[in-house]
Amino acid sequence: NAHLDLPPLPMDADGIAEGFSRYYAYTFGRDQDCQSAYYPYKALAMTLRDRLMERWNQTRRAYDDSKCKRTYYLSLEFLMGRALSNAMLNLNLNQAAEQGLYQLGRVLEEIASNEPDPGLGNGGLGRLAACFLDSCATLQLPVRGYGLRYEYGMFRQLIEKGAQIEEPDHWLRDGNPWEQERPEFTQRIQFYGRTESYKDHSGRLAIRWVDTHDVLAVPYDIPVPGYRNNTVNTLRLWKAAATDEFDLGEFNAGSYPESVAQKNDAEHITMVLYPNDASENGKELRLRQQFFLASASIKDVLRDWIRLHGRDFSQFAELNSFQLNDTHPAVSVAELMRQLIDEQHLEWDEAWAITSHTMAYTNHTLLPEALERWPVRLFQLLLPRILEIIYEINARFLDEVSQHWPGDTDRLRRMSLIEEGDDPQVRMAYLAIVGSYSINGVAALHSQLLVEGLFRDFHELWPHKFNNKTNGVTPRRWLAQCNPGLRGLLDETIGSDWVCNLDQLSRLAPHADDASFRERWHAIKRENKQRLADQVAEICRVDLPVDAMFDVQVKRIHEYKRQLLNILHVIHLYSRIKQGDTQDWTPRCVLFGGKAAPGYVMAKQIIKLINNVAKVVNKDPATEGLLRVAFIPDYRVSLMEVIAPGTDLSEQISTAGKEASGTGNMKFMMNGAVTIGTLDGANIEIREQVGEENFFLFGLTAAGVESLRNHYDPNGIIASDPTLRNVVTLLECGHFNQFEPGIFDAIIHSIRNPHDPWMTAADFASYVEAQEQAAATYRDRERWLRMSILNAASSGYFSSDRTIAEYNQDIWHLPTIQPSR
Ligand code: DL6
Repeated sequence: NAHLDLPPLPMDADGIAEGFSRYYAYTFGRDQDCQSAYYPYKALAMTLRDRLMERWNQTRRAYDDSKCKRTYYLSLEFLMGRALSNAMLNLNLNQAAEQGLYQLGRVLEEIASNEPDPGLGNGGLGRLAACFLDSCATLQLPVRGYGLRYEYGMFRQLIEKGAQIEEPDHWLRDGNPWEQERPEFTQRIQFYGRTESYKDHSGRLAIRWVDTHDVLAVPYDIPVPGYRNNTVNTLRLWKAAATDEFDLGEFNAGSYPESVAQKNDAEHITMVLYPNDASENGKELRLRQQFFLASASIKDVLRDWIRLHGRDFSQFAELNSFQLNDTHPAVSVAELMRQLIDEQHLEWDEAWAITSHTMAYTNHTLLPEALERWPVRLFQLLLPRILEIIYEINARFLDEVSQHWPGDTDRLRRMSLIEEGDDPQVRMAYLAIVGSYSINGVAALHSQLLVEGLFRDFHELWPHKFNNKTNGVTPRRWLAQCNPGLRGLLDETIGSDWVCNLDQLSRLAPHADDASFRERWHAIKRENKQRLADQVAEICRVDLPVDAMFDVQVKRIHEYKRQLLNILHVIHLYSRIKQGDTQDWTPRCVLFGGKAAPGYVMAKQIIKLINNVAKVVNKDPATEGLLRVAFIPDYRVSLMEVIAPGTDLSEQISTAGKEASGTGNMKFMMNGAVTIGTLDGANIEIREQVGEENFFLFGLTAAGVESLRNHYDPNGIIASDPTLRNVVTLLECGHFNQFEPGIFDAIIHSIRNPHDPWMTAADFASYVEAQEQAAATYRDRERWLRMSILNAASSGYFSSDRTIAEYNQDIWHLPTIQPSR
């Protein structure tokens, strides 16, 4: 292999400058007259990618040579965020790049800001997948991500007249310098058709799936660098492409254009990401995406297996595992069975032993409306062979259930993979559970509620399969990269080991008592708040006084996350200002951000309400210096990188028992924000880590919410609480929609509705009280700074390195592999 003898690429400023100049001039043919800001970005990206490429190949070889166990993280979403600064940080090239570009008269930060933000995910679930890949590479674990290369990612959100407008995000328009197409690993994926039995070469009766409409899956690899360790793992994204075979019937009938047009249909599979994060999509195209990912990825893994180990599958389960990121890739259970039986000619029992010891499933939601079910008739049409396999899995599974609980027909009905009814449905979560050896929730409370509620029957049958893995976030992106000021102070105070061993942050705690340290902490926070205020001024045209408390809620807009509760509190503050009740006032800037699913009417109305309230508050001279409200449009990863370091108060206010974990809560904590929150998801563990005195707690517990459910009386609560009554009255009299009568009626109705699942009125008084405590504490600057420092100091547990180490210890059992140089 001649290329092995190439000398390593230079990692100094001159080397970067030279690489940049070559790409800029020779590959892209640009010179100093070029006006486009894109080419400097692309030239720098390619220069860095070359340096990743060396390490990428070495990592691949090291994995192959070791023939070790591997894990595949299957996810319909990977919300990676920008790659350039991450690559620089992980390769330790920040300084060299800055200097090299400076020599060329260019500014690194400006160049980096031209990178589009790849939005291949909706929110928490997709971003978690990205943090996990970062940790796997940093821990040198042989883990590969598999996902889809959507042509259009998450929509761009514009705000017009206070309302959300969606615009398509064609992020690939100018190409993606980080990806590497690998056409040699293209796979062929089957859809539609029918099944037939036949005798195979040994005379055994077998089944094949025929007359299918096939689609090609072409892989594009994205490098995932570990932190300064020479490991570069892979995220493989599949793009759908048409085969070159046309429908001969139509072709011969003279319908050439029609038969060529069918190509489009195939290529639509990876055209767009579905923008719903908490409700099922129910569309045929979505099921096609799911099967496309499952089938292509499993074929790819089996091809690799055969290349390294031949056609003996006896050790396959020992050396491979698939982690299913929610139920979206759950059809993989049946597809692995199909490939093992129909294509590799294994017997059912052997194939099932492999599958059920290879698949592991992570659940990310307790909302019943997010639990995926697919109509049997759709499976029958689109994936007839897969449906047969699901039926067979179900028959054998129900046998096991009836042996365990003889005569319990109700339980059989409840646990069946098929929900009976006029339009029978396949329950994807149950398929995932039956086919997996491990099932986990994403925070302690969530995992507990899963086994007590949604998955209770299954837990009774197989308690050993269930476990918890509390989420985490990568400290590389969410501290080292996004908060350079704080990184400097941390390095100076406790050394730099914290980047890969976040528990080290606990060594900060004693410094909370040191006044000069607190002063430096404050100066860094203030600088970060200024950076955030500059962005808000530019985007929203709202000026924020930086010494005010920055009170932030950014996340998907959903009723259960209760942005409504937050804006009701803002209305209360506004009303106090108008009544002259401003003694001992803590100035506040309340910032919101987040996207609503395009079809989620209520969420869109909440965005409109926030914007209308912001408009009234901000233009009222009485609020000057006391209160500002802004909705930051198009919330995304790169914005969070500015928002988290500049936040004082982190709003984590979901109805208890509804937020599986949350991960934004962890990013804020790491950057020294104090949380105001309910006992929900990972908030509980955040409070345990930091101590109750450093957390503003309010609201019902999950058990409290459930026990109130049947006698909840919001109208009684409103009538007896003058503060809430006043806020609701302001809403009802149209104070925030003077020229848009009736637009908030549905919101008002939801607050007053005794069946309001989110119980906004129930938690209002306790929320206001916690907010008053937060405000009073903020006025005591030294006390607040102490809390801020202690929050960051206690955030070590929420590193995704800890989470991934637990996945590895309990579920994957992978060795660490060092690529040799
Ligand atoms: O586990 C990652 C993330 C959690 O932190 C959030 O609490 C949860 O809402 C989110 N779930 C989703 C939607 N999932 N489904 N299906 O994004 O997962």
